[in-house]
Amino acid sequence: MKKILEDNSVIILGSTGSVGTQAVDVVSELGLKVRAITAGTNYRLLAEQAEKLNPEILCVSNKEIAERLHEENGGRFEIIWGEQALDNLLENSSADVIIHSIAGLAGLPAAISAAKSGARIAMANKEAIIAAGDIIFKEIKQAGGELIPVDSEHSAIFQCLSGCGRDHPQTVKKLLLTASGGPFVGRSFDEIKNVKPQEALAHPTWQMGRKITIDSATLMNKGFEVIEAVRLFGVRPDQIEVLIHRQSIIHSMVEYIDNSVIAQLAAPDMRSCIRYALTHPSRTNAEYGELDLTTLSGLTFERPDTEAFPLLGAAYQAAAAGGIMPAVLIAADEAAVEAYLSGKISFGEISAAVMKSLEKIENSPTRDIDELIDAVDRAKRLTEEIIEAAF
Ligand code: MN3
Repeated sequence: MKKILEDNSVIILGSTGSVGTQAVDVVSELGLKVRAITAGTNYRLLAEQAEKLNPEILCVSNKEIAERLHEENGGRFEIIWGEQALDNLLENSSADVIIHSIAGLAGLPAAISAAKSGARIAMANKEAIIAAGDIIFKEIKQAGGELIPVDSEHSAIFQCLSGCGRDHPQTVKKLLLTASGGPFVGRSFDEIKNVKPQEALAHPTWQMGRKITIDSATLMNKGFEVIEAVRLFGVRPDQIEVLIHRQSIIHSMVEYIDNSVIAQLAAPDMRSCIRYALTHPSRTNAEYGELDLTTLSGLTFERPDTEAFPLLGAAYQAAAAGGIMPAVLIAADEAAVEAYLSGKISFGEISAAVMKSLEKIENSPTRDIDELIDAVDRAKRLTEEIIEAAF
């Protein structure tokens, strides 16, 4: 276990995104030294963040953006661009912590490079874990690094496993994964099949990016988190129970074989999860997120409706199938959500398109990252074809 100290250096991947901007806040609150921050194309915000964090290096996706960034901040920082440069930076960097907050499957190559660096990875990218968890953990082990989850549920489980569950995994009976349920919880499939993107984008408790907000509305996100938990904590899919918990105060729980249940509670604020991933096993003073339990009228728990939200069931199937299927599920969902947001298909057709893709693709083991990326590309194309043909 590594101790994170003030003079430790940090790289923030995807610093201009939804989790990334919050990571920037936490890193500056903790006063950590910043080695590099990276973004895709949002060079203006990246330049602003550089003023605040004073990093050694800035990385963007291509040369044109790099030139604009150079103009924006007057050449005061070293600027690099492209996937190759990012991989080099990660693999050879002496950074102590890499906060991985690039969204989606696009973050897969960076996750592999971060794993090879031997740093602590504060992992906010669930797609890489789901698609390539076994490859990533092999690299981490080889390089002597570690991974601390940032996703709120997995951060909660990680904390609930402290003390007993991590050292004695055989004492863990179940992981109870909580879900806010999204904006459509309690409604039937027929009631929600035609909802418009603006309704689906209004999430009751969490402020997140567009893709993950739609995934929360379909419960696909919770399905992904089931697979993420399987990968992170080495449990079987049937040991994970999803509970709808509308208040989003209990972020998840661990049930042990003696039927004792340990829960982690906190105000829903990603900064707390990022902070814990940086300071674990210690804790630090936070100026926000204090929980006043007397203001809560109650904590409720319900079983999810898998008929209204069929993608949750699809995730359990993909988790049980293993191989490339979890990656295929993510790719198919990315294509279907994109089609929904651009008005090509209805809300109800997201799950139909994803499930049709899963049926049509033959499973195979994940041997290396190139095969995996190939499977992802095929699944994306197939889903796009299914959408063009059927909807
Ligand atoms: Mn989550």
